[in-house]
Amino acid sequence: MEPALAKMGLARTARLALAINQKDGFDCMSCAWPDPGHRNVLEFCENGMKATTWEATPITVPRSFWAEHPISSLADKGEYWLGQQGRLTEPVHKPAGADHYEPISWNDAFRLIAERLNALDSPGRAAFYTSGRTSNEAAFLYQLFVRAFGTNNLPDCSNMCHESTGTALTATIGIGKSTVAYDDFAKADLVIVMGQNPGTNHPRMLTALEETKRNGGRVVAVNVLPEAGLIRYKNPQKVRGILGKGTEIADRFLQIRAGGDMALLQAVSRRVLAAEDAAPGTVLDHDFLAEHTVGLDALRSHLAGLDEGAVLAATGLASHEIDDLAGEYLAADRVIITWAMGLTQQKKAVATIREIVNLLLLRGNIGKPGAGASPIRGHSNVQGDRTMGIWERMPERFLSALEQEFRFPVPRRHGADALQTVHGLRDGEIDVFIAMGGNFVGAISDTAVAEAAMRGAKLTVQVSTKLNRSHVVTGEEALILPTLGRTEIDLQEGHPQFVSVEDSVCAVHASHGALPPVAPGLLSEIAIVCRLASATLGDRHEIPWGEFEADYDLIRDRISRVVPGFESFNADVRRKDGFVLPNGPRDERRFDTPAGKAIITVNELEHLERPPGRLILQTLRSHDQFNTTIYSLNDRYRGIKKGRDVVFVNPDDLAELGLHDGQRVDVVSEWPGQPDRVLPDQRIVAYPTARGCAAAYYPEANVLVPLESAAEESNTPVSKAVIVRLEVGHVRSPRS
Ligand SMILES: Nc1nc2c(c(=O)[nH]1)N[C@H]1C(S)=C(S)[C@@H](COP(=O)(O)OP(=O)(O)OC[C@H]3O[C@@H](n4cnc5c(=O)[nH]c(N)nc54)[C@H](O)[C@@H]3O)O[C@H]1N2
Ligand SMILES: Nc1nc2c(c(=O)[nH]1)N[C@H]1C(S)=C(S)[C@@H](COP(=O)(O)OP(=O)(O)OC[C@H]3O[C@@H](n4cnc5c(=O)[nH]c(N)nc54)[C@H](O)[C@@H]3O)O[C@H]1N2
Ligand SMILES: [Mo]
Repeated sequence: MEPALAKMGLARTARLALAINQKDGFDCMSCAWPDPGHRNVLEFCENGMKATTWEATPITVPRSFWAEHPISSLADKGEYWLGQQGRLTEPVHKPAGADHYEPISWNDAFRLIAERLNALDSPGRAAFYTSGRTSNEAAFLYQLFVRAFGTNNLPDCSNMCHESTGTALTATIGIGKSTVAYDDFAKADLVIVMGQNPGTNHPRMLTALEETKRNGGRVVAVNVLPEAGLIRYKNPQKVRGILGKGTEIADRFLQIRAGGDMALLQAVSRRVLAAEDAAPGTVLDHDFLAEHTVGLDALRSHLAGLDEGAVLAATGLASHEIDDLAGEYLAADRVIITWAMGLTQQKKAVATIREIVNLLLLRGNIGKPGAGASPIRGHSNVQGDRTMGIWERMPERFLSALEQEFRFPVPRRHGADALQTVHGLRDGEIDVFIAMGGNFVGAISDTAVAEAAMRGAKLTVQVSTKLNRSHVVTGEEALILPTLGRTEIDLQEGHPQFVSVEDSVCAVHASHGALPPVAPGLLSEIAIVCRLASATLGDRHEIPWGEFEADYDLIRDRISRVVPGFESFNADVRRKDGFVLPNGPRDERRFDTPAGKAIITVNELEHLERPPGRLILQTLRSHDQFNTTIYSLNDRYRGIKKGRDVVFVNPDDLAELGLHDGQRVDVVSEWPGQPDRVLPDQRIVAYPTARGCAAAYYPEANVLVPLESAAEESNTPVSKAVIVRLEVGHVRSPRS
C-alpha cells in the first residue's frame, strides 16, 4: 500500500482498496485471474494495488505540458518517465508537419478522424487495435463500428499473447478457453504450472494453489527459471501467511530449456502409453477416449518412434525427471495444466499446447471436477474482448448474428492481426491506425521496424488513460483521446453506469467505478466509440449510437441477441456473483469440432538448436511493471534494484563465454539474412536460469525480436526464444 498512500493519500487509497474486486466494486485490471465466491475484505494483491494506484493517481498532465514538450523530445523519454506524467485529461491533436500536440475540442477531434476515415480508398486501409482492458460493452460497440465501417482489421494484444492457445484449443476441443472453474483448483490432485510466473503476474493464483495443497494435491512447476512465489510463498491476506515461513508451493520443479515443453509433453504421454501397455486396461480412460475423442492410434504409433535423445537435448532434463513427472501424472486422478507466455510465445507454441491437450485427454482430464486445460489469461478483459468480437477472424456464426441484429452487410474477409498490421503500415497498405488502449509500438516485436512503420501512417489515434511510447511515435497527423479508467464513476445523463468483464475461467461480472473522475470532461471508452461512430458513419446505418452512450443496458440487450451465453445478460450480470458462460468441454464433455469429438493430434517434434557461442533469450516481466508500464526500476523477487538494463545468464554459460557477473555487454540478436539487432549496454547478472538460456526485460528487449520471428499457425511474436550473442560493449545506440 506504500505507493498508494504516497501518491493518493489515505482517503482515496481506502476508498479504492475497499472497492477492488468486491461484488459492488470494480474489477482489478492487473490480470484476468478470477475472484473466488468466498471473497476477503481486501481481495487484491500487491501488483493489483500498483495497477490501480497507477490509474487512480490524482496527478494529471497539465495543459502547458503540450506547449513545453515537442514530440521529438518526448520520443527521447522512456516508458517510466512518460507514465509518471499523470493522467491525460483533454484531447490533443498533432497537425501534419507539427512537432507539438495542441488541445482540440472533442467535436473537432471526432469530425477530423471521421473525415480522414471516410477519405480512404477502402475501409481496409485503416486498422483498429484493442488492448485487453476494454470492457465487454465498449469492445462490442467498437467491433460493431469497425465492421459497419467495413473492415475486419481488428488486431489486438491477444495476437501477441494467448493467440497460440486459442488456435490450439479451438481446433482440438472446440473452444479457445479454459475448461476449469475456480473451484477446480481446490479439487485437483495435481496442478502442472508451465511457462508461467504467477508470483508476479497472477499473485492471487497462489492462493488457489495453496488450496490445492491443503486438500492433499500436488503442484509441479515447469519453467526455465526458478520463479519466486512458486518456490516459496507467503499469503499476505492471512496472519499466518504474513508471520509464517511461507508455503513451498511447488512440490517439484523441472527446470526446462527454452522451447523444450513440446518434447517434455510428448515424452510424458509416451510414458503414459507405456504404462498402459504394461498393465492393459488400467491406465487410460478407455470409456472417455472411445466416446469423446479421435486420433489415439495415430498418437500411439507416432510416440512409439519418439527419439529420447532428442527429448533430452530439447528439454535439458534428465530422463528420471521426466519419469518422475509421468509418475505424478499417473498417480493423480484429477489433473489441471496451466500455462502462459513461456509456452505461447514460442515458434512451436500451437503444437506444444496441442500436446497439453493430448496428455490431458489420455486419462480423461477434461470435463471432470478438478481437471482441465487452463490457460491463464493476461489483461483483465482480454478474453471478454474476444467473446465480444474483437478478432480479425471472427467465425461466421458471430458475423451472421451481428448482421441479423444490425442489418448491414458485415464484411467476411479476414482482417489484419498485430504483425500483419505492422507489415501493412510498413508496406503502405494501411494509412490510419486507431488504438483502443494499449501501447502498440511498445508492445509489438522489432521496435525499430515497428516504429518506422508507425511513423509512415497518415493518421494515428490513441484512446488512453496515460502517456506511453505510442503517443510519441506517431503518424503524420495524430490524436490522443483521454478516457475514464475502470476505477472511476461513469455517469451518463446523471445515471451511474457499470460495465462488465470476463475472467480466465469464463465468469462474467459487473465492474462499478468507485472514485470521481480525475478531471471533468473525460469521456468513457463507450462514449468515445459512439461519438466516433456517429461522426464517421452518419446516417449510413441505423445503429442508435446516442442511445447506447446514454444507457449501457441497451448495449447489453443487443449483446444478448448476438453472443451465445449472454441471453439474459442484464439480469445475470446484476447477480452478486455474475454468471459463468457455457463451456462445452467443461460442462458436458461436448467438443464442438468438425468430428464432434476432441481431437488427439500428432505433432512433429522440433526444437530450437542453439548455435555455438549463442544463447536463447527470453523477454519477460519484472515484478514492478505491467506490460509496457513500468512502476519502478526494481525486480524484488529476482534481487534486481534500480535498473532494468540487465541480462540474466547462467554462471556456467558465463564461464564458457569468458564473461562475468556485472560486466556490461551489448545483446545482439541474429536473424538469417538480416543485419544484427542490438540492445546496447546491459549489465550481466549471473542467475540460475537453465543452461544456454538468457533473459531480459520486455518491452526494452523488443528491439531484439525480429518481426519475422512468429509462432507457426498463430502468428504470435516469438518473444521467448531469440538467438543472441553477448558482445563486450562497443556498439552504442541512442534509444533510451
Ligand atoms: N504484475 C503484472 N501482472 C501481469 C502482467 C504484468 O506485466 N505485470 N501482464 C499480464 C499479461 S498481459 C500477461 S499475458 C500475463 C503474463 O504472465 P507470464 O506468462 O507469467 O509472464 P512472463 O513474465 O512473460 O513470464 C513467462 C514465464 O515463462 C517462463 N518461460 C520462458 N520460456 C519458457 C519455456 O520455454 N518453457 C517454460 N516452461 N517456461 C518458460 C519464464 O521463465 C517466466 O516464468 O501476466 C498478466 N499479469
Ligand atoms: N518482447 C515481448 N513483447 C511482448 C510480450 C512479452 O512477453 N515479450 N508480451 C505481450 C503481451 S502478453 C501483451 S498482452 C502485449 C501488451 O500490449 P498492450 O496491451 O498494447 O500494452 P500495455 O502495456 O498493457 O498498454 C498500456 C497502456 O494502456 C493504456 N490504458 C491503461 N488502462 C486503460 C484503459 O482503461 N483504457 C484505455 N483506453 N487505455 C488504457 C495506458 O495508456 C497504458 O500506457 O505485449 C506483448 N509484447
Ligand atoms: Mo498478455
